[in-house]
Amino acid sequence: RAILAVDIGGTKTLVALVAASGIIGEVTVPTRREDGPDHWLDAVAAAALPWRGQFVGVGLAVTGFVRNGLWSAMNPATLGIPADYPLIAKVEALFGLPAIAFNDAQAAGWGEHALGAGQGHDLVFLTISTGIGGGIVLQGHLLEGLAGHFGLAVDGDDNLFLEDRVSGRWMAAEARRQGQEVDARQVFAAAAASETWALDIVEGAARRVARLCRNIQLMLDPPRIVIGGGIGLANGFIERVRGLVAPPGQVPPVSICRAELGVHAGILGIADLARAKLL
Ligand code: BMX
Repeated sequence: RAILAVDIGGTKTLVALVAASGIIGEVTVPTRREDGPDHWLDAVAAAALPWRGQFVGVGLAVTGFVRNGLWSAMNPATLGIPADYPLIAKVEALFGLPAIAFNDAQAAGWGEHALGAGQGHDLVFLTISTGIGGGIVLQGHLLEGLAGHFGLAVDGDDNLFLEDRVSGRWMAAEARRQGQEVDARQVFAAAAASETWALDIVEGAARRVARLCRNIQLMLDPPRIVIGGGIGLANGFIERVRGLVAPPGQVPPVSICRAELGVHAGILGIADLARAKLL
């Protein structure tokens, strides 16, 4: 009665066999951006070969927009997916089993709600990684479709997507503009060593995330905002955000906490959703 749970992100794909008791096995393969969805799914099927016959359904948590079983990119810079790719039909044909699909951050948000930092309460989940994804659980219900696509929010008059001013991709590009050939991890290391150019980049990203959290509080008033993702969980980032998030007036700032399930949030969330919908 296990589920094959798959998390296709902008840089890597995680394939796991997940039972009600938890993760039985997992393997990570790179998402080769230039290959396209048919190849990404072939790589999933190849990774899942050792578990054939052990799972009764497939759950997919994918970066991008999912609606009525069709998959599209919102920001091709995060991953280029052709419009209305028939994800569910392709996966059900590939495995001969029923499948469900959600946006990756929505699935991860459900995972944190059901098994992680949410402790069964409502929450808004933010993952700051290749892009900025979000999952919203209100009155115990996970919002689907476009809900949570905070990375695509416009962050100023220049109409740039918020995630194109915060994500790991932006940090590396910003560092390059200052003559530093480094990736986001190295920007955080330089910031930890009090290098001004790096502190400015990290502080700028934290300011924009704090502004997003304040807006989320005023729009949805969630009991807590749970932050995950490689950038979100980088050392000192959440602490910086907490210091910048105070809303106007006497309103206490929204509680901001660290995601607990790490890279497993998406597969644990989608497996729980698949069990509820398919079994
Ligand atoms: C983008 C968008 C979201 C996704 C988020 C985080 C695409 C391809 N993706 O905003 O659907 O949830 O990035 O993606 O438009 P991740 O790969 O960083 O988890």
